[in-house]
Amino acid sequence: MTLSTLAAALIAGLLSALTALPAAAQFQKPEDAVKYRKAAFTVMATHFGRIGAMVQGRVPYDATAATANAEVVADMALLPYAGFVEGTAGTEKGSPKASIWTERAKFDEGAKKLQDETIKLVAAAKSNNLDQLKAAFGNTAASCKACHDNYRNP
Ligand code: ASC
Repeated sequence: MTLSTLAAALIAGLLSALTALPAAAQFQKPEDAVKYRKAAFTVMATHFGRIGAMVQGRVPYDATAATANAEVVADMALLPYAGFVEGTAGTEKGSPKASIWTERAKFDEGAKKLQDETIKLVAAAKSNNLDQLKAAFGNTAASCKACHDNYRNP
């Protein structure tokens, strides 16, 4: 094998490894994945909270504002899960339990449930019907809570 065919073989090997990159390799370091998922949850919670203020009557229901907030929630709900890379479990309050990685399919089902509820939240926000928004808000919050109860250290 010449040097150039060896180099070509090495590059081909690297490329095939790259196309099969696991989620972890979307981030340079595990800490980057942690920072990323926390950022997505922070933005999601901020905009979900603004809908909560309408649902609780602290600010008037405004379908346009509710929809804008719900769309951010729905977009953010797509993002954090790629950041749950192996080796980023913890034991301190708020950190993810290691069981996420031993029951990843169940965890991913919970993520999908949240994503589905947030799509319904957008529709409800647009409806101009506060009762519909309240119901969708409650269902979305329940899907947040389900994962917190199962997978987040208290
Ligand atoms: C929120 C928020 C969450 C969820 C959760 C629902 O407003 O920031 O994490 O709702 O508390 O139980």
